[in-house]
Amino acid sequence: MKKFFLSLAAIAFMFAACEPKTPDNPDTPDDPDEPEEQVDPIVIDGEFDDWAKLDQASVASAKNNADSPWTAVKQMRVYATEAYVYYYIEFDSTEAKDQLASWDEAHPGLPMRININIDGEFTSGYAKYSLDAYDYIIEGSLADKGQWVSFDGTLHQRYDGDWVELLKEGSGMCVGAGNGNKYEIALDRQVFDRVEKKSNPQAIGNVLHTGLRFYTHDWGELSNLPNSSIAEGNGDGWGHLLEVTTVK
Ligand SMILES: [Ca+2]
Ligand SMILES: [Ca+2]
Repeated sequence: MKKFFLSLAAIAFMFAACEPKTPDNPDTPDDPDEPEEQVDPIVIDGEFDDWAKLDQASVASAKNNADSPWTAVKQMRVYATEAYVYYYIEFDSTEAKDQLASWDEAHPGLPMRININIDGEFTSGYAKYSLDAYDYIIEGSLADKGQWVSFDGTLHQRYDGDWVELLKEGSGMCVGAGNGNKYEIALDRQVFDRVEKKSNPQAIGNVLHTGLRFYTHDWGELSNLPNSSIAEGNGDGWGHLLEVTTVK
């Protein structure tokens, strides 16, 4: 019986030792040698209240221009930290349902491209589907057989007049989650930056430029953001890429 009581005491001691460090628990002060814990401001979970909590002055956003040829996607927002570039995408509710439902066996996905200009200059790269040139695309799918799935696309660089594949789909550079008519993505900058590029710079800059292109399940043009009103010489309503400054 004595042994039994001793065991209980030992267990009680272990529980006490494992108590979390909280302000209500002053006996376990923070260890000054521990690195400061980084808290990600956006969690990729298909819940979007975290976006409302950001300092909105640091969120770059674009709404669909009503005079553009596009209607399927209502807005995009981008927020960049030193660790991640986050994307928020909001579809028109009816379009989201229709696009998710319209897959077939040959085309079970819902393709999307992230376009990125990493170096702040627009003199090189690819300009066809934006008013600015971009250096990289990440091409992947938001959905599979009618359900939102995690976007983790293929990375291509525009180099010497061609798209060169640098990283295969599913390499862990991006993670995404959708819910209803909304979708969020985190692009891991470390993964992007350490991929060997065809030219310098190798890393995403403090200021980056980005846009999105959307397709139907069988690769029809569905929308793009940012977009603009149709004008002479811009019949497709292409817009300028969003400028995003990294929050430090
Ligand atoms: Ca979230
Ligand atoms: Ca560039």
